[in-house]
Amino acid sequence: MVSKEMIKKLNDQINVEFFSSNFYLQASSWCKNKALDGCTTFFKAHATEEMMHMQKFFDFVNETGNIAIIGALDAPPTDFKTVKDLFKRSIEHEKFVTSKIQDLAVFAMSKKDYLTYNFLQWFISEQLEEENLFQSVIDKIEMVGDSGKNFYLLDKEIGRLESEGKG
Ligand code: OFO
Repeated sequence: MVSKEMIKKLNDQINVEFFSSNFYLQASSWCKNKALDGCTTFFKAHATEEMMHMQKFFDFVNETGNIAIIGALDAPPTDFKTVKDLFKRSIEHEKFVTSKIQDLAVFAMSKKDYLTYNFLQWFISEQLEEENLFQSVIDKIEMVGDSGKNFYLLDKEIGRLESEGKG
């Protein structure tokens, strides 16, 4: 049986994943407004992926016989200095999410809650993938810059990351 304390933490994570989705959806609008079509595609697809993360937590809480609670959501940021700033804030957010997932796993293990611990394994791998994805974009931006003709080409490449299944 999953404890009420664990359910409360899982419900908090539902909220975090929802915020992640809103953060990236909002970011996609900022990109669209700057005519960065590739980044728009990237962030919009990533917002959908975060909704899928939220659903996984939501369904798991339900499957344990508890009620999933979404709660009040903070508004995501609406403005960014540059594209590089946007990707840096994104990876900072992902690192925050990784720390939340790790805290959940540590708590589950401390309570000998192997069901939840097992459920969290997928997210532990997923966070590594996501941090690597954002870091790879930041590395490329550092090579070519985040404006002008070079970035025009990189923007197209960033947009393709999703269709190639790397997003
Ligand atoms: Fe970006 O992995 Fe969920 O939040």
